[in-house]
Amino acid sequence: MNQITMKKIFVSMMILWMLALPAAALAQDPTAEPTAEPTAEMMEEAMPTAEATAESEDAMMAEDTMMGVACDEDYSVQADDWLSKIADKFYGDVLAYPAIVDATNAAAKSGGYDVIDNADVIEPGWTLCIPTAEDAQALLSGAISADTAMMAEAAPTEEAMAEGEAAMMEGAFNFVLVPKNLGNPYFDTANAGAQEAAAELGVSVTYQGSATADATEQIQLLNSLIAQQVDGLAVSANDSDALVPTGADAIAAGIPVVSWDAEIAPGGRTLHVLQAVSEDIGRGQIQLISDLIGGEGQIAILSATSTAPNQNEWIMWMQDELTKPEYANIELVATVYGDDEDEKSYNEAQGLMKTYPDLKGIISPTTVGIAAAARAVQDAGKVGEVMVTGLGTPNQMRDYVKSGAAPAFALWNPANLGYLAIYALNALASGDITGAPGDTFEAGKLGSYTVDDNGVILLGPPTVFNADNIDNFDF
Ligand code: RAM
Repeated sequence: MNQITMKKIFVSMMILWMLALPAAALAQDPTAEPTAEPTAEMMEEAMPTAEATAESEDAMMAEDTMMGVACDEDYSVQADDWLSKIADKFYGDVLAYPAIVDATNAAAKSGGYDVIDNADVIEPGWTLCIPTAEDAQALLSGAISADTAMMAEAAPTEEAMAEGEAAMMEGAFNFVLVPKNLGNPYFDTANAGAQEAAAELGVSVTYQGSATADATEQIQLLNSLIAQQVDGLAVSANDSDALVPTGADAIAAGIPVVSWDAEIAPGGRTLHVLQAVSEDIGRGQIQLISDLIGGEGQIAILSATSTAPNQNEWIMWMQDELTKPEYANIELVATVYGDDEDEKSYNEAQGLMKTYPDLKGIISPTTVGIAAAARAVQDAGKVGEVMVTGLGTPNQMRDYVKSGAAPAFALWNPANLGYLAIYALNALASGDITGAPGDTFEAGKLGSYTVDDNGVILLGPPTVFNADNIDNFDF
């Protein structure tokens, strides 16, 4: 049995062990559903050989001798804490939390600290070991052995071994849903759909991302998830090409990668789950703004980040649509980027209105941008003068539809997108499909889907929301 398989067994053990713990008060993903208890037959089927067990003990003893991280400070977990927030507090880096996990688990061996079985789950009152920034860096870089404490602390009791064995049963996968950034209601809704799929499939899905929509941070996170040997990654990409090498690494390590919402280019993902035909989304945005401004005047686009694959493709189709004769009197004067941050988007919208006093419309094909732009128009007292449209969530846009700042906009159902991404990932991880064109799989309540020639699965057409229908939607 090789090293990777060994790790896999212990990661699986830890997942099941963690699930057996009492309901945790706090998690990065508060909506995560626990996996169903395995049956006795399933556990028996997944039983590792005596050889595997002996090898695993050796491996753990070897790891055990590599410990020795000093705690620079003790930290008592507060009610609204999660690990990446604590890592941010001590190291100014949300992705440094594995160092705290490792140090705490190592320290727990001598008592006085709590054991972190799952980095998503910590409870108020727990004592954590905070290493110096230098030690944290050494742990993260592997100089001190990144997995040391986790592996040692997982020293199996018979009960834990049985749970670990059970974790190897088919279906008990540990998937990770990675948004472009955290704190965006669009992605939170996608996560709710992903959790629904997880509960139906009996798998676990954790929701992990960085605070900003940044490709470098996303790559760091993905590398750490690959090192943890998770069973599958579902990623909304901050950069289509930059993520290819990382996605390819995951695939080479046997971890299927599904991009969803924003695509990783072929080569870096096994499948892409597309929300709606990009050409239709892009052309539809121009049709919406044209209707709102009576077919003439200056318009601007307020996008997400300049590298966002989905927004860039939609913008390309918007520009193409604008070349049609019926839009001859519409002039696109600027494209600006709010980076899917509310304040930056608001400031950019204000800047557009200042720079272009005759501006008639703003298209913001991002749920963060459109809400910020509508608010900026309202605050500037320009409702009716500058029309906003784009892609938004009904709950964020309801007031602006009613005030007239953004009378109509579009979107698909993000919950269904997250749900479909997890069904696709599960079909890949369980070997039901390989991701080849023509592969077909069932996605629960959404029915059957087929992989197209480009390795893409299409969710369906978007909905246009306006004053007539917006109250029928709640997301
Ligand atoms: C934002 C994100 C996301 C996009 C939606 C429309 O939430 O940029 O990727 O699909 O807007």
